[in-house]
Amino acid sequence: MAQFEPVLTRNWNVENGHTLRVYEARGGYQAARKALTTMSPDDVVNLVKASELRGRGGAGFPTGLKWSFLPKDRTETLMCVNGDESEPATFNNRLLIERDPHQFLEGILISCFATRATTAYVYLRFEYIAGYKMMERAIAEAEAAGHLGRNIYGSGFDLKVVLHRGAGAYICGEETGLIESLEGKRGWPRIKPPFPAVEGAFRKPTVVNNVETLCCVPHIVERGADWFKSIGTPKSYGPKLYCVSGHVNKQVCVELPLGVTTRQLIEEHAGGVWKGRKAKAAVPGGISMGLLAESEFDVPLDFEALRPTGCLGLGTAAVTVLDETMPIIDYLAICARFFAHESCGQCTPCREGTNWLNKTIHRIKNGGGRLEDLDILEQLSQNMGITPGTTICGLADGAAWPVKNALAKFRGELEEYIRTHQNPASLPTPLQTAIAQ
Ligand code: L3W
Ligand code: SF4
Repeated sequence: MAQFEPVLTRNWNVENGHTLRVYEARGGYQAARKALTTMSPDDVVNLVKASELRGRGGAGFPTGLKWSFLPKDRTETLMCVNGDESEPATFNNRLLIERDPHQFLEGILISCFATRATTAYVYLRFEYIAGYKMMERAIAEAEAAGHLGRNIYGSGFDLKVVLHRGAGAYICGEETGLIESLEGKRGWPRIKPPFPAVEGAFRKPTVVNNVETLCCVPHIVERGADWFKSIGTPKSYGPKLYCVSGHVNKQVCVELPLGVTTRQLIEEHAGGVWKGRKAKAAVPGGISMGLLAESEFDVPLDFEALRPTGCLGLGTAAVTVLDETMPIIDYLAICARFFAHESCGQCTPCREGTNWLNKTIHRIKNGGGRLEDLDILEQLSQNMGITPGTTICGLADGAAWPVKNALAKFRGELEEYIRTHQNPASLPTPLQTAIAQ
């Protein structure tokens, strides 16, 4: 395979690479100029379709296909950029925004031209203060230079980019929760259909894309669909930013072809497992995706290959490594507390299920576990998320998946933990036992 040349991160280590002056000097906004002055919106949609670019935010949905769901007879289109990056251990969007805001803006510009959106709302995670300031500056620079605003490059196309900050809720990263929040309401996900492409923000046809997805678009316009498809694995094309964290020597965010393995990430990019230990497991792409056992570390991290391992998918490609000393119950306790806190509470299986998972897992961790609790966890995770259609959004699935994978891959360890960690003060009361039965 030819030597991989990073494109999404190519300006990260260039002095003042975040400024318009340096971005333009390195070829920036040439793809936008090409798209707006020599291509039609449909040409761009067809090019992105041909590249088979898939969404980088979690679901891996084909981007060009999503754009083509917009009604043909629409009179107005909105773009919402999902920068509410909140999946634990995920920080690729933050770095893309902070280190190369003009690449991001160029991606927004071309994608809005393609979909005929004249307003783009960039919904940024509240905690991304540096990214917010960087974007404010970049938007002002781009407006002053004519990359945003009215009649861009004399093409007749107008675009306004509006920054909107979230308030710290994970669920606002779900596209319809994001839209509700943008409209000034509580960030409660909506029932789909209608999908945002048909009825989204302010009831108008709306394109919702992730930051990294949009950052790929200028490179596809510049280099073509065949170039994009020459990178990666079948059905998972292009470059991808992988975050690696947890029990490794060096926490990194690295751009690689889609399909690198967990073992390659740990050994070639993250300096190996810390303290000279061995790895026990890893999260493949955000905690919602489940858990890989060490024996599965050679499976390609792409949109297709993870399914047979029982994991939900690639997710955000944020890999978290657990070393051999980390009890799986401790990992489950961290996940369960997170999801119980972040459930928006609209759907009973999610609201009650995340809470029940959290209480049961913490009781086991604190020495009050019984072997039959593992069967209860199994049934619970089956009912709350893994059975399709029981909840409005995917959070319940995400909460259930680490539990399902841990039971399938580490049941022996969990049983051993229950047998060897018994603390009478933590055992359930007779009333709790009766309710659970
Ligand atoms: C029109 C149809 N549009 C599907 C669109 C839909 C959405 C996209 C994918 O994400 C993932 C989860 C975790 N007409 C359509 C249609 N669409 N059918 O395609 O839809 P879907 O339902 O497959 O997924 P989703 O609900 O958008 C769920 C991930 O998100 N997640 C974590 C996210 C965290 C981050 C982060 O921190 N960066 O993203 C939590 O659930 O991977 O698989 O646009 O409208 N017939
Ligand atoms: Fe809210 Fe959970 Fe229902 Fe999603 S699944 S809408 S987070 S209660």
